Amino acid sequence: MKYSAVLAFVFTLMLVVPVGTARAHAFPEHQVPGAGAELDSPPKAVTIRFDRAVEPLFSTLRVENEASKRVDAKDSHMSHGRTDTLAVTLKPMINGRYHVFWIAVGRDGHRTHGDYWFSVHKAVP
Ligand SMILES: [Cu+2]
Repeated sequence: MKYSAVLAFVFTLMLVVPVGTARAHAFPEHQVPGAGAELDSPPKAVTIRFDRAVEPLFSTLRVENEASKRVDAKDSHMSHGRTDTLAVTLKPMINGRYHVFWIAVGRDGHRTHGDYWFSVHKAVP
């Protein structure tokens, strides 16, 4: 191969390998409640389905109120008998904004994490 062809080959590898690695990591595919959701009644749980299986021992969900106080029941668990879905039960909620934090550890042991908000606007009778 000519030198330029070798260089081009090396550059191709550099481009392809990180993308392949990133694709081994877990990211949310479906979140309930969703990011930015505005709910009329308080949810009883937060459930996130990831795009691949996650390790149950190291993958967790946490939910906080605007004062950074936890409002989940600290029972983050694999849900629906699936290896790709996490859920956590919520305590009774008042109106306000809530912050969901997720940590997912994929089968290769690598960790991804993220967060999003939703809000509750329950009508006051
Ligand atoms: Cu990885």
